Amino acid sequence: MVDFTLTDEQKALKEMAHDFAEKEMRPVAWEYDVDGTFPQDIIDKAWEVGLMNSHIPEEYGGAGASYFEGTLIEEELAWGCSGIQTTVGCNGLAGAPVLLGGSEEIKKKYLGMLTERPALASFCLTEPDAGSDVSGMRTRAVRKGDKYVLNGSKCFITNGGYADWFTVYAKTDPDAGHRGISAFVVDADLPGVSVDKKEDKMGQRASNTATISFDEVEIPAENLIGEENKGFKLAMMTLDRTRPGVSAMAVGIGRAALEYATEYSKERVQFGVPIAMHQAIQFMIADMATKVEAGRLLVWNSAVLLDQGLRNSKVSSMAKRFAADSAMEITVDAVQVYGGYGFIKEYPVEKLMRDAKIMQLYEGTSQIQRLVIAKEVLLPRDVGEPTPEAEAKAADAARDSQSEQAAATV
Ligand code: COS
Repeated sequence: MVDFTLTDEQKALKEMAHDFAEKEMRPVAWEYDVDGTFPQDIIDKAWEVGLMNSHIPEEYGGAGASYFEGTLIEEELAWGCSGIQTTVGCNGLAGAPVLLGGSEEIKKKYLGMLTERPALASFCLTEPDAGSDVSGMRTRAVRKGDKYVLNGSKCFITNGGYADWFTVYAKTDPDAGHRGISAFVVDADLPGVSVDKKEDKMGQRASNTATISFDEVEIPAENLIGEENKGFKLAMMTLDRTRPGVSAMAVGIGRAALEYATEYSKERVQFGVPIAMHQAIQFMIADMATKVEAGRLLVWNSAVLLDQGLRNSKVSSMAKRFAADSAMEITVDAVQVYGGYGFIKEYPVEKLMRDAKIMQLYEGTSQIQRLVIAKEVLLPRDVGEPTPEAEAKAADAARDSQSEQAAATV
């Protein structure tokens, strides 16, 4: 049986996240948007109540929440303010490659740092000349003895100006295309690391977005994440795991816009009746509501597949594509429902429309999601195959059972 009912714990988690969004985020969201204020006070509070780093396993000090539970939190907090939530949730993106491929020492040190205090980490993949085309990156890491020397520049880095450490992707074999990229953990205070500039953005203005440069930065060799030259796959696997959460944020933006538009349509009177009585408005509201529901179902499916230990690339990209495009469409329609007032900053939907745009761009554009979906449909290898984590778990279980049998025989 397919059951969409949340457990009591999941309901409590969702309510807690909603309360936080309503009391801590909404009241300052518009002010922080105007000033582009970095929401350090909200980060501190979110960390305190356990809404940050929920994905980090308990052994490294996190809550060990499932991917599905993560989407419940992300939708609610983005309903509060997606700009602030981009900042609050960013550790999930930076931490995912460490969780997937990092050594035990790296996990303890760097994931531990995030759970011991409200520290931040950033994911450094994109470069000025390499956005969608990941393998076109130019940042170089050259092994010299027990260090790698890093040179290059990464742009559009969320929390870049405030991070304590970065996961950085760099070419270790420049002639090998996507098979010549490696991933590293880089401390932000190393000599040669500099934060160049904070971007002045259209939307999600409370989140910090910066360019980070690396000039002859010496990284200890043990900060390599996983194997050398396996960084491209690590990046793709990371995005499979983070896109459910970012898609849930898009659902949260769409839901907020739908709620504002619905309320307004009941109050605004034209031609002698509230505009909600006009079929033109009803059809818009109906389409907006359908997109929110359909988006959430895709998001939940993409997360539950991962929780079941199954590959989710196709559904994850479907969720991101659909929820992001829907957030844009819903917010545009919400402005339409408000009419001329929707265009005025004093009304809430103007910000939501600006905030929604980035959902179609970051963590892979809607066009990149279509590429991934098409590839998975044309060359199916996806749903039903176990994830590497599930394979590792099964191998551990088999090893344990063999040792138990051997012990019993002795
Ligand atoms: N999980 C594991 N491995 C994957 C994978 C996944 N989800 N997706 C691809 N791979 C592997 C492939 O199996 C292939 O492996 P081999 O080297 O063994 O052949 C390799 O990675 C290359 O895959 P592919 O040929 O599909 O790569 P392409 O260059 O055709 O496409 C796209 C890559 C365009 C999909 C990729 O560059 C991408 O996702 N770009 C967008 C990046 C992005 O989202 N940026 C946003 C910034 S991050 S906030």
